[in-house]
Amino acid sequence: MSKQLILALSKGRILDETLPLLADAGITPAEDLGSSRKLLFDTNLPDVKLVVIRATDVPTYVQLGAADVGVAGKDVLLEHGAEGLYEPLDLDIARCKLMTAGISGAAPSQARRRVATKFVDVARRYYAQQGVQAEVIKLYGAMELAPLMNLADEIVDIVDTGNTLRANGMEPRELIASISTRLVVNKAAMTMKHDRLKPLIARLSEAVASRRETQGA
Ligand code: PRT
Ligand code: MG
Repeated sequence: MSKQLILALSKGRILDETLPLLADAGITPAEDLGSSRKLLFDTNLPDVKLVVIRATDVPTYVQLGAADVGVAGKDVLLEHGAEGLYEPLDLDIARCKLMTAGISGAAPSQARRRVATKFVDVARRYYAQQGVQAEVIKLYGAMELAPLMNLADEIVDIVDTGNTLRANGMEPRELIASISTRLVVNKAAMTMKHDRLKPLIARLSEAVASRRETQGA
């Protein structure tokens, strides 16, 4: 196994918060990630490369060893299953909640519930645990629209401020999981590249801790 380290980063909102943490840990991209159409980037360190990919693809890259390390939301990891991945560090960024939500004021139906979500596995597990019969409908976006259009009784989605729900006449119901962004590591790499990974995880961990201090959290 080569001693090169490949980091898989989630593009989108997590990326902007990931880069300052990586910089604190001594890793900066060799070029501006935003203004490039490239997907594979060199860094200031000759043996560290970055790939910037769909958040939902990050666990797959790391699980199969195409990347050694990944940065992904806990929501994505829960849905993926993340088997064969270590999760050594909570990066404490992009905090939000995975919740059920429904039309404001409407009582959750006691009969079989139709649930629209992109978190199909998480939703199935959650409703089964609650003993609620659910028909889970896979959507790829705009979950908030589903109850309004009578496609579903309830949704399972990410909630931060709750503004998106409110703007669509909906309200949060139950908390499924508190979410933040996690560092994940391929299990084989953790052993084979331990001397490279250990200091990286330590420096990221320090960066997270010092940020918590300055934010007074
Ligand atoms: O675009 P793509 O389908 O690839 O994925 P995406 O749009 O879900 O990715 P992106 O870039 O939005 O980042 C998603 C990741 O950021 C998630 O996996 C979470 O771990 C994290 N995160 C943190 C959030 C939010 N906060 C968030 N508020 N992801 C999504 N939202 C959305 C939510 O889906 C809803 O539409 O924001 C809306 C709710 O926000 P409030 O403030 O109105 O409640
Ligand atoms: Mg998006």
